Amino acid sequence: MQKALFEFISYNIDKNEEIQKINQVFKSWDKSGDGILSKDELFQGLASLPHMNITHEEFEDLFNSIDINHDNKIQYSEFLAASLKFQTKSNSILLRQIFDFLDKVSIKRIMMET
Ligand SMILES: [Ca+2]
Ligand SMILES: [Ca+2]
Repeated sequence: MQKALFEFISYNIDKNEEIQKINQVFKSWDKSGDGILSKDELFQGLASLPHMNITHEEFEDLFNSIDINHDNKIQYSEFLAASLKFQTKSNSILLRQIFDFLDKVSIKRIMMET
């Protein structure tokens, strides 16, 4: 009982830490500080990642897959949803590459626990 409770708590802390990290990334990429990532801001952010070689075509695909409501901007909720989705259920090497940098260790741990 104690152990289960402890695991439950630590799982939630991990999740919160991850969301904090995503939040930090979002804020650091949002150069204009309007709480929304423009196409340009997302591209600049991705370009700043290590080992990231993204073609214009791949970027368009990625942008469209994140921009759920198709307003040509990435809202925080869209960025968060995309980050969490691609971390746990990645079907694209490119997308995995992008979101891997958040924290490889904690992702592995969450996958083992679930
Ligand atoms: Ca912005
Ligand atoms: Ca959008």
